[in-house]
Amino acid sequence: MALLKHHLCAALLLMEFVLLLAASESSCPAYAGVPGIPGHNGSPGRDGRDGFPGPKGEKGDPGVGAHGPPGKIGPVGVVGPKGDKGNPGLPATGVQSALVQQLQSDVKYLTDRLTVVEKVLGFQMFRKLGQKYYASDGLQGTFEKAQKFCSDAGAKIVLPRSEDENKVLTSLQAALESTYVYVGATDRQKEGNFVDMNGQPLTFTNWKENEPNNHNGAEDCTVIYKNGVWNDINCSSEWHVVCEL
Ligand code: MMA
Ligand code: CA
Repeated sequence: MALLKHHLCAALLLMEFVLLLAASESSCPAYAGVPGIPGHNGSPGRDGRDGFPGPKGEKGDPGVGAHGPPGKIGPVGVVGPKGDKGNPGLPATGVQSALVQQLQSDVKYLTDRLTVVEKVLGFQMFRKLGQKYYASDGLQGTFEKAQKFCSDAGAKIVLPRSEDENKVLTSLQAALESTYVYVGATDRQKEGNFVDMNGQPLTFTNWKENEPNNHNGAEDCTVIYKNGVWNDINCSSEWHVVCEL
């Protein structure tokens, strides 16, 4: 039916075309035809092209990263400037001055005593009486050697100044199993006049009976026998050395 309708329309259009052509070539008055039937809608057109790009989107939110570990501690700073000088101290009171002087005196006494004790500890054996020490390393030698040994040890050759000191020396002498020990007394400057190593007169002696006798005219030094009595003797014989501090 639709196909018939189509052919019919096409025939009508062809007839109208022929009539119009004939009219245009002739001198006949124009003939107004009957209006045709409206045509059908055409088929849909092709799809349109893509539209223009839309506007730019909004900026995104900042990302969230994890915290890294803390960095190492920085280097030590430079030393600061020196502080200001302190204020002067208050003047000492009389009591304070006296106390300081007393302390200084005590420190000196203790320091001196410690020096002596430390020297004594350097010897093999010793005896103590009051403030005095008698010490020996068991050495035997001439009078000159005895003097030098004691001097090198920061001491002096022994010289008893009292009966008690004489007894202490004989005690040490017994420990040394010694016959004679040199003591610091000579009459080198004046025969028969025994003095100490400072040239001072002796304040204590314990000569054996009939001594000093300057035997053979050659006895200017002094020894103490193991029972504690003294004898003058030559200075070149070798006897035990005892020092005092
Ligand atoms: C020794 C000698 C002297 C001392 C007499 C005592 C022989 O010499 O030790 O110094 O005086 O003995 O007899
Ligand atoms: Ca003698």
